[in-house]
Amino acid sequence: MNRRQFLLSAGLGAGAAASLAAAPSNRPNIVLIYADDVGYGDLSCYGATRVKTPNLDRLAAGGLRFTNVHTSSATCTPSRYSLLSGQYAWRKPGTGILPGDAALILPTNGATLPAMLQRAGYHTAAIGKWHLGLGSGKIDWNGDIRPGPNEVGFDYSFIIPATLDRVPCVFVENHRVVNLDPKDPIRVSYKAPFPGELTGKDHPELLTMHPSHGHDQAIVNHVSRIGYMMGGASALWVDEDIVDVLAGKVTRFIDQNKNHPFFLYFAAHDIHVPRIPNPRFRGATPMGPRGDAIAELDWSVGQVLDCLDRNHLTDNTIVMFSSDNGPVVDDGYKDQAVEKLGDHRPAGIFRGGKYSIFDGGTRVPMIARWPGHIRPDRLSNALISQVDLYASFAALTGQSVPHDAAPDSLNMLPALLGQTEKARQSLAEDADSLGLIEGNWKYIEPSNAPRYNRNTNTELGNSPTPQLYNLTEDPGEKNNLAAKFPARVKQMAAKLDRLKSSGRTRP
Ligand code: NG6
Ligand code: CA
Repeated sequence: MNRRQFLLSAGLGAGAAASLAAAPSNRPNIVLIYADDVGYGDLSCYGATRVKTPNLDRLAAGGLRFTNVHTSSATCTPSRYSLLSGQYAWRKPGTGILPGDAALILPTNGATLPAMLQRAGYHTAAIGKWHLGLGSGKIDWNGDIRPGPNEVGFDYSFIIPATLDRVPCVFVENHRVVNLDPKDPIRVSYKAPFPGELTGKDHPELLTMHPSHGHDQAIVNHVSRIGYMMGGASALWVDEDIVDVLAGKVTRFIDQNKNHPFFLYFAAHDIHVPRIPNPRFRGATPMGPRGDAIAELDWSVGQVLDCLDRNHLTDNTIVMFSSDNGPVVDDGYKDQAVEKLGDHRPAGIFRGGKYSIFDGGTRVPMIARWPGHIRPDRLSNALISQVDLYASFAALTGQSVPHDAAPDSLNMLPALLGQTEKARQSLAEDADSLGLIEGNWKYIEPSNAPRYNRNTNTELGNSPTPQLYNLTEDPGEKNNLAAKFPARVKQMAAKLDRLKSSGRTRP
């Protein structure tokens, strides 16, 4: 479907869109803070004791803390794709972890979550990690970079193109690399080093943080990354400063948009590797850079909350916080995360972590605050997938979702506002294998993918035979009941097959 066809099916030709935009702005602002690799057990409001997250705790005290919210996937790109499209990423090939020079994977026809909110009159911004591809094939990093966030519904964008550990290590603001000197053009390759390029592999003496696996290619800011790049010296980011740069953009966007509804997608760079927090957070925890990055993340959340307070926007703003996948301790750099972990349990009581189909990979913290609408200091056990934010925000803004859009997104607004714990009966999630949660039960389909990742020391949850767990009695997924309950296995496998073949969750 092209943009015009999509808008027509949404009942929104140019005229309708304009009249909605002019409607009185009684719609709440929406701030979605989406952290990177933060696990269920990583925040003090979720039980962590070796790191303090006072700002996230303040957010939780003012709202609702969810215990049963799931990312759609155990890694970044597919989770973000699902969140912003309302479609499970496993339905769409090419939505796995993307290299930094991949093409845009989100549709530009108006079908995304931010485009839907634009039609309700919201000003929208994506600030922080992107990792959803840019351009439509070959990217010219020295020219206009499009399509990207601005073509999928964000009025303003200031992004880290892929990940902190992937080139190019530059910010892109509305189609353009920031601070680029045209006399020193950027070159990027994911195939081979450029002539004369010094790599981490050949020059470990140049590094201040060393890889534990992978991450031995281009050197930027004395840290080697994935992929090769040359040039663009004046545009390269300084890892230590990223938090201040992003917080500055976020607070400026809020300040500038205080007079009309806005949607801010703040995709924090913390706590992904390489973890290089600003020096003022060094030693904030006894856990080294991984713990200190959590403290840094918490600070940036505090900047958002303070900015809303300053602008008298707190009462009229829904703030949500969540993460794109579960935690990982060693994700490729020798940063003391393993040695200094102590008794901190990044995934809380759950098994596995990032990359894993066990709940540690997909069950993440989620907090929602909206004073006067969400009662403070509550806990919710509602079963919700992040893919549901699309239909829920549509409901919040009085819009219906066209049949073709967001096929896996269900309206969970009453549960998100804490009015009920009645939410999903089931959801699918994916890593190498697909899993289905239905009520108390979790089924993991058989897969020949590896059971274990030795580099990251992660139990991946894959098994050549079916797995069935009772999440209420056995949240740590230790006791496979598949042999004991073959009928349930059969029923859940059939349900997952129907979900696959029907192409959608919403009727
Ligand atoms: C992996 C990287 C890991 C991280 C991940 C993506 C290696 C050895 N590991 O391939 O460090 O970048 O991709 O993380 O290269 S995510 O949170 O963006 O999904
Ligand atoms: Ca991630």
